[in-house]
Amino acid sequence: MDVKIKDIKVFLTEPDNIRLVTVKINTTEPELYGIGDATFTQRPTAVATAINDYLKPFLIGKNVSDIEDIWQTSYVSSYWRNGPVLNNALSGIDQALWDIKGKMANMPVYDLLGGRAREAAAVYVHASGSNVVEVEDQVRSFIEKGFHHIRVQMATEGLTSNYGSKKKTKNTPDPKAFTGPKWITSWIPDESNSDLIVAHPAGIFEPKPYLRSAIKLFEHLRNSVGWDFEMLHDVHERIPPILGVWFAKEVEKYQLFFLEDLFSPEDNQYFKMVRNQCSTPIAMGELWNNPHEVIPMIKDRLIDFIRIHMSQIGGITPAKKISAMGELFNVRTAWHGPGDTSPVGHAANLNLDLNNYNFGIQEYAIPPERTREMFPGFPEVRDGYMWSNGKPGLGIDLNEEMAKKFPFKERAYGGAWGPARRGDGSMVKP
Ligand code: GCO
Ligand code: MG
Repeated sequence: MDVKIKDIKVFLTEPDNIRLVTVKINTTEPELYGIGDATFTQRPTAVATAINDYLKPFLIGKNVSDIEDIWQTSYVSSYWRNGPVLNNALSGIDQALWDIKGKMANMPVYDLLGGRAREAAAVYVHASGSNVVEVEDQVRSFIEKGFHHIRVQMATEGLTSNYGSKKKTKNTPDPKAFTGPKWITSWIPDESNSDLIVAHPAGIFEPKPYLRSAIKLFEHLRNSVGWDFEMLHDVHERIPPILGVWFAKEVEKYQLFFLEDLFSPEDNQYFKMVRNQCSTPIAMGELWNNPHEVIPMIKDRLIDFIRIHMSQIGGITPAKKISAMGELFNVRTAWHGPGDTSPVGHAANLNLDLNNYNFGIQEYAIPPERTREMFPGFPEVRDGYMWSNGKPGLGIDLNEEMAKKFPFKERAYGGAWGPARRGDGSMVKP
């Protein structure tokens, strides 16, 4: 059937305080359309411009079936490439075309890729708190709900990706609270003083207190909750690399499922040191956009889990190639799946999770009700697993009318990544 791209629309919407970017491709076949995730929550309108001003005029009239050719020609259509904005724009197109192909074949995308290697995808959820007891309570509550993989974080600064949003949380740094250099050492929350503020209200982050508090958290959880749940932790970069090497060795005894983002992407070469010194499972990848960041990590087996944010790498087409390379080197997938992966992105993650033999785990940021309502078909999660609804394509849709009711809100600082600072005032690099 000769079906062509008739129109491309970008929906910028914020149902629950996180800015999402969704692409919709309408075709020359009435009622046949596809949707894709292009969410880069810190630069969403730049992604929309890349689509509306460049990819849309380039793609209108092309045959929807030729996903590979469309991906390759779009990828080089800017000549300079491999950046987060253009990759996210390309992902929205790519995922929408896979959605269309599945609808035309009357198959879910995982069947187009070769069918299922498993019934459902094990997920991990996020437990956090401002002291060890709060985190323990959340872990216990998730276990009662049937989850068995749980990421544990103490309220550390620098994880605030929603900087400047009106929705202030106790972790949203307030730069006005920064009152000059401070030497922070008393940062080890303990049961006796659970009201201790874990981090300075100005978003002060100091590596050593953070590392000590994380080790105290793991010790507490293994002693209180035990060993029957899989514990994950996200360092989120921010520490001097050699401390990451020390930390990975220090926590080996807690048998983490994985330790994530030990280093900033600029410090990838430090992973060699970790590999030579300990067996703590290593995860990295959400910040990678460029094949040159990914390939050495897989071919030298420097990581155990590839954490790529699928729209950040350009969509399903490149992600399936990366997961295939990972299988050859026994590196498993753990696609990035926080709140700023849209439900369409979660559906795309799931389709590869079901097909990839080397699936590791799927991150699952539990969507608030409004987000779930705006994207009908959000995959069901029960007993710690995410299940496909088996519908053709990605199996998810967008309620356009509802999306229009939740435009982006005003944000201070342009909705930038919130710069946590060291005690001396210097910026902490994620
Ligand atoms: C994760 C990530 C997120 C990022 C956020 C950035 O492991 O889920 O680290 O928490 O900080 O996606 O916008
Ligand atoms: Mg992370």
